[in-house]
Amino acid sequence: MIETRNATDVRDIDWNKWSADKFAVITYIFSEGKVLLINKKRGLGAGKVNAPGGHIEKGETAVEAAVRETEEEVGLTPLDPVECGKLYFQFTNGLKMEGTVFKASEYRGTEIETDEADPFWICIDDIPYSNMWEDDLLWLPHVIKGKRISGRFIFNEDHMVSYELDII
Ligand code: 8DG
Repeated sequence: MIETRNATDVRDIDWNKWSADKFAVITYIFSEGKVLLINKKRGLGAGKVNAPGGHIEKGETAVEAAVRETEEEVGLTPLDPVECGKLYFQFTNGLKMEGTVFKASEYRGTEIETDEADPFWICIDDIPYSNMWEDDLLWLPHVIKGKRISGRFIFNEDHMVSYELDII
């Protein structure tokens, strides 16, 4: 077994012993064949297209964070968020992040641009994967089809070095 920080292949990591030091959520709202995405304006992944999300705060559950971050970033309240997967990211700079993916089909409010995000609705067939985190193309289509996913990734900055994905 080689040290996690130096791993270049997900199979080099003992994921049973791995634990994240940062916990984040990502929330996809689907409505009438479209999904709400954002142009992320700041933070990790700035300049990319993503879904609303951010870090889970102390004392908060993942689903509470999913609702709060969506409200803060785009002004919409997801009403029926359902967890549909986990993403485990080992970055080569040492960061270990766990992302919980949520989807919702009911929401309240009208989307607004904020300091963090510029939201837009797009048909699920036109999702701009080439402007998104590299791994999204691997698992988001399965989430859209109603599957659960569990993915393990090594990233060097925003370049995906290695991955394993379970589709459940
Ligand atoms: P916060 O600090 O205000 O809590 O939130 P933030 O400023 O939005 O935090 P952030 O560190 O900028 O959040 C990173 C967001 O990006 C978080 O929602 C998780 C998400 N994210 C990654 N990697 C990937 C990825 O590979 N795919 C997708 N779809 N999202 C990702 O960090």
